[in-house]
Amino acid sequence: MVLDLVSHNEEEGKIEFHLDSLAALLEPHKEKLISVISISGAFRTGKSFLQNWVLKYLNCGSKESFSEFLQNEDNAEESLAGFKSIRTRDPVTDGIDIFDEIFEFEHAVHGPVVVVVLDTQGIFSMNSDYAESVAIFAISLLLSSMQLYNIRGNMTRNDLEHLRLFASFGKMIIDMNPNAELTPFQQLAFVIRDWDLDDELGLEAGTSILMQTMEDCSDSEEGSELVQSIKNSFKKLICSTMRHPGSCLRDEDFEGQFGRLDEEFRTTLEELIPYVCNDSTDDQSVCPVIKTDPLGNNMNCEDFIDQVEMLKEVFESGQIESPESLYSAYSKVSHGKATKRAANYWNSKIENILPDMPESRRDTPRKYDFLETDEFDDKVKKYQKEAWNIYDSAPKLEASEMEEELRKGLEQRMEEDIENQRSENLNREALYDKTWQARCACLVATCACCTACACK
Ligand SMILES: Nc1nc2c(ncn2[C@@H]2O[C@H](COP(=O)(O)OP(=O)(O)O)[C@@H](O)[C@H]2O)c(=O)[nH]1
Ligand SMILES: [Mg+2]
Repeated sequence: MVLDLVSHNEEEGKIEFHLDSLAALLEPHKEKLISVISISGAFRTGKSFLQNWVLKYLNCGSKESFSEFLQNEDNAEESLAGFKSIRTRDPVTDGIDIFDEIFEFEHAVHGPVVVVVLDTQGIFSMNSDYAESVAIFAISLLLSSMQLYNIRGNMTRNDLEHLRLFASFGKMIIDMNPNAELTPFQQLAFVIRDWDLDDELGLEAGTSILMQTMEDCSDSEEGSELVQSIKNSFKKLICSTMRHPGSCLRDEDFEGQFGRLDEEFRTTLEELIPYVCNDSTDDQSVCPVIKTDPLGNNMNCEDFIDQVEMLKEVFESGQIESPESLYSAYSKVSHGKATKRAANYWNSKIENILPDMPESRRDTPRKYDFLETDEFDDKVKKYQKEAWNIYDSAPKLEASEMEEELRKGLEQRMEEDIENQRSENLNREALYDKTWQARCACLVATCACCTACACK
């Protein structure tokens, strides 16, 4: 089954997000790290078909099992399942879909990882809305740790042009954070389908075409800047060439049975899919690449939902095409996380700064139920210092104006908490003094009385 992440609202004539289905899907896995494999590209170019091979691999669980599956002739007539991929001129995928099954992997270093697979509608084609294409591409790319970009026939500089938004956004992240050595985006794999211009197939051939296209594009200052920013912004850029799958696509009963695919297509499929589903940057792992934020921190499912929410807001404000707005939204998230961490520490300390006092002593506190002013002030100072340390050392995207505002907010909250606790402390002390005086008076009176009696 497939769930909507983004779909068209026909009545209002715009696309909209569905966060509930994503949140429900990820709810049992909130704390686990996440990996997201998505695909973009032109209409009717076999995107959903390719994603179904990704699903097949994830079901097999490893490169070896996937290979075994493809080598075993008993499976040759098995239908391929997953996203809808049929032979028709009309678009089939609407917006962005999520496959409703989560795949669980164990990363050798980072532990449990859940893998989510997305599929998107066609973009940047003759009759597609340009702004909508930019939005769908941006959402797909910014949400994925591995992005496939499907092209038919040949790669041109136009395909690189579509990366302009990310090149600008990526450059902005790098330029604004010069001390952080960031590579903001993760893996991008171009897939040139129906390649027929020579007999060089697969990842090596495709990647050299990609390098060549980049070189051709660098012949002007503007093109060269674009290429440089693309190279600097992605951790990994690769490309694969694939043949047309064969005449089987025209069979009435074709449902992806691999035994019917042309040999050359199968060979490249057997190379590409395990590559896409394995983080080859870490040779210990047998797990798809983990999603990180632009600062390079691994993201768990909860962080991912926050990021989708943030993109939804940017999209709804009509600003998704603006690198500045994207930057501001991302830095807000990173500052928000730093503030939350500092606030969590602060709350846990300030709420417990006064000694535990049972309800029964509420009106008659003892000396050990409150702190001397010096002790109170020292503790507050220590906690404040540590909270600011946590805030300052948390990785954040540079944003000085926002930082000033957030700092003020946190400072104000701290002051309010300190005042509340101080007045509770003083209350206890005052009550203690009062009841102490009363007790003394009573004692004196008793003594006086006894003395008087003794005198008699
Ligand atoms: N020409 C071509 N067609 C393909 C390829 N892979 C799948 N198809 C067929 O193209 C049609 C559309 O596939 P689909 O996966 O729905 O494409 P999408 O619209 O890009 O998601 C189906 O009939 C597929 O069988 C390919 O590599 N080349
Ligand atoms: Mg599709």
